[in-house]
Amino acid sequence: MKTAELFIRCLENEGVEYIFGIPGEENLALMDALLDSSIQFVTTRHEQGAAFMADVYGRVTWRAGVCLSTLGPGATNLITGVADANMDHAPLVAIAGQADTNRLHKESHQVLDLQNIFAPISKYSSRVLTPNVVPEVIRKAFKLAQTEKTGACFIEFPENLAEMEIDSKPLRAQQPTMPEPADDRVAAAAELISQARHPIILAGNGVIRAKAWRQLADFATQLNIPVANTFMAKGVIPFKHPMALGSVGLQAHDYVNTGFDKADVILCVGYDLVEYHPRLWHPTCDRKIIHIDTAPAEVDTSYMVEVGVVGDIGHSLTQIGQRASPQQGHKLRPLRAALIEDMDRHQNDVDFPLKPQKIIWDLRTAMDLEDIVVCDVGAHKLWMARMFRCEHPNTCIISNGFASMGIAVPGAIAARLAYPQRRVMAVTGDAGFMMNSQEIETAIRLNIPLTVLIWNDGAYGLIEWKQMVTYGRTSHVRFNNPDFVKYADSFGAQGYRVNHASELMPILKEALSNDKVNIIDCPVDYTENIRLTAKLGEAIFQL
Ligand SMILES: Cc1ncc(C[n+]2csc(CCOP(=O)(O)OP(=O)(O)O)c2C)c(N)n1
Repeated sequence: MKTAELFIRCLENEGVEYIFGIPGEENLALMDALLDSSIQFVTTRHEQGAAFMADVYGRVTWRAGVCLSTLGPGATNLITGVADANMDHAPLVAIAGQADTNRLHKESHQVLDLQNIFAPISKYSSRVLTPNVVPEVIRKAFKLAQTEKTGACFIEFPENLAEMEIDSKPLRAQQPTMPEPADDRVAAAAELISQARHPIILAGNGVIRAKAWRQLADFATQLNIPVANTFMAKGVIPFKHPMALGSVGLQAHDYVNTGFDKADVILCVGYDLVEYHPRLWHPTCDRKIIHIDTAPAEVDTSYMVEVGVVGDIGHSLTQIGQRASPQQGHKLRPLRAALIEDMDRHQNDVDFPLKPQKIIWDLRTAMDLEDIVVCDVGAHKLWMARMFRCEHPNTCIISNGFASMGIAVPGAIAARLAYPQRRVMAVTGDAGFMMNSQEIETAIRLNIPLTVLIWNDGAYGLIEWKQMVTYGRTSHVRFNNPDFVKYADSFGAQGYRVNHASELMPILKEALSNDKVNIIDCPVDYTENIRLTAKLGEAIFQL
């Protein structure tokens, strides 16, 4: 068979269902081989959309999402989505065609050294230089992408190799299991917890990646320790759980608002520093940190670990839970009550444009708890992270490591492909929407129902917020938008405009039940941002 066919057999062998991408001249043989494959190719309208689709597909399925481009400009267009997956630890394999190996050593049309370009934004970046290594390269890429800490891998595939004949077969797909935590570390962590007076748990996205949320909830219940979660770990503990404190990461003062200032021992479980910098929740650098994760902790002045428990997160929690003695009382309960009061206060608002809190109230009420929100990046994300209640993990996807705008629309397409029985909503700012709105055509063409909720403020809202807080004036953040209802119509999507606060809820309900691609233009009043800053103190955004 041709090496391109072997390449596709290897992808099938890894269980790949979808490849997101754009055909090009240097991946002709792969595209042709796909015609005889069980893998569905999702033709996108921009390689960045393809990479974000693979990124979110990886987050919600725990299996590497796959994206494909041609060489040069196609491959550079993949970069943002690949970097996003890598920094947020989403399993992803990116593949790019490459020119004939006879012209890689010199200046040549569209040729870039892709292996080197992708090396700093991936766990493994490889160029296929001989046909018989294809099974190894693909197995290695998937193995590394899907092994903690999961992330992105890149394969460059020259066009002349794709056409060569080869007699070979895929390697058996196998994944390593996580090691058990060391007994003495478990004992040391249990002792520290037993002696603690005010312990608190900070749960990160690693708990979701490890599928250890049940062990986390059991651990918190059994030891009576409250749990705050990062943005990327929303739903890791059900919001209704009495130990849940909600999401942290909005700003420095979250550390007071969620009780980190009162804690003497902080248990970080499946937490990565990119999710919420430790200097924001541990400015005093004087608390005892227990690091429970699949890998040793990153070195940081604000994150010096007292006890590190490295291994399978679920097993670590269970074993520590069996040995530690429970805390008495729940001193942070008033904090939780204050947050709930904050969330509930705006449910009957009639103000127009709508307040962020009102939009979130209506959204949470209209959506089922298993439905999926993919959130973009901006002021809307900070509000969603803080106030959108989640009862299940991976029901509100947030990019908060790389924090790239433009993820929501392509991400929603991938989430719906992965879970056709669940309803999917892209929550986005007007700027982020326009970065990848061309993928609406992809959703329409492939008949993938989803709803896009645009928070329309005619500005780069988060940046305007930060400029106002920092300098008291704004610089070059305002723009004009197209008529989003007409824009939706031009794609064949259903467009809605919210003209009154009371209209949002019925529009959301209709959109969520009509099995179409919907775009909702919802004007938002971001003067609430400044009020929030005033209420919570000095703003230190992470974006
Ligand atoms: C690709 C990318 N470019 C720039 C930024 C910096 N940035 C973060 S939020 C933001 C503004 C987002 O505006 P919008 O999408 O309208 O959302 P809003 O803040 O108004 O809710 C910008 C420019 C980024 N995170 N990602």
